[in-house]
Amino acid sequence: MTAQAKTAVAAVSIGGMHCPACSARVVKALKALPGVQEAEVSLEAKEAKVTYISGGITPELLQQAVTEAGYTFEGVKLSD
Ligand SMILES: [Cu+2]
Repeated sequence: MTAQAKTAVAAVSIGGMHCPACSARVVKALKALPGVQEAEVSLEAKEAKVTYISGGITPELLQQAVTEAGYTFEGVKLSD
């Protein structure tokens, strides 16, 4: 059995996304963060779900990634 790192999920609220190109840009930015295993964006919900290795991500890092991609960071809910 392979030991798997414990992961957690963050739900990031993002403003300014209008089309699949926007969401693709956000996904790319989030996946570039260290420890992020998966990122998916819902345009309808204006939210990104980020799966990451526990302890590897801070709200500040998520905010920075979203902002640098050109979108508005509106908050994040971290959960295990
Ligand atoms: Cu767009």
